[in-house]
Amino acid sequence: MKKVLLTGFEPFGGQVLNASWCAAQRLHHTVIDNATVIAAQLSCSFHKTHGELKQLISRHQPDVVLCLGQASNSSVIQVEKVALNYIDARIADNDGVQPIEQPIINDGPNAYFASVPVKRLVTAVQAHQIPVSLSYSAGTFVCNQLFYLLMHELTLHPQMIGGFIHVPACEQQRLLHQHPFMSTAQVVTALKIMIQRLQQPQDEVTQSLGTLY
Ligand code: PCA
Repeated sequence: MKKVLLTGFEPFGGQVLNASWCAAQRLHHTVIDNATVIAAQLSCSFHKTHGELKQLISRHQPDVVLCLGQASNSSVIQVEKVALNYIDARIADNDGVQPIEQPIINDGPNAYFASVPVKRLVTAVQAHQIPVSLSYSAGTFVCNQLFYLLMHELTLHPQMIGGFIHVPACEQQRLLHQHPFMSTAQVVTALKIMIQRLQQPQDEVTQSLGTLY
C-alpha cells in the first residue's frame, strides 16, 4: 500500500478560500487504487511552511508528496517542473512578510526539478480532456518556496518522490474575484488520475511538452 501526502494552502491575499485546499481536503483518507491519501493544510507563510512540511513528512513517512497551490490567474492545472532558489514576493504572506529578491536556501542549488514523472502526469490528465499543462515556473512566492523546500527535504529521503501542482481558482472564487476557474470536482478528478498514474507502469512519454519561448 502506498501513502500519498497531499497538501493544500490556507487562503491568502485577502481571499476566503484556497482552491488547492478545497480539492485536497476532499481526498483526505480516500484510497485510490492501492494508495491512501493523507491531506493536510499548510499556512501561507514563508516562515511556517517548512516546519509544517517537515513534520508531516516525518509523521506520515509517505511514498509520494504532492503539494498543491492556487494560481488565481490560470484556467488550467499546471504541473510544475522547476523550483527556483529565489523569492521575490509581490504581496505579503499571511504573516505580513514580503521577501524581495532573496534566496530560499543560501548556497542551495539554483533550482530543483520535481521527482514525480511530470510528463506522465500531464498526459494522463490530458487523456481525460481536463485542461492541464506542464509549467516551467512556479512563481516567486510561497508556492515556489514550498516546492523548493520539498525537493530539498526529499534529498534526505531518497525513497520518496515529490512534486508541485498549481490549480485554478474554484467556482465560488469566480463569483467573488472574477478569476478564471475550474470546478473543485474537476480538480479532484485530475488529482485522482495523477495518483492512479503514479502507480502504473512508468513507460516513457516521448512527445515534447516543451515550449518554444
Ligand atoms: N498560491 C500562492 C501561495 C499559496 C497559494 O495557494 C503561490 O502560488 O505562491
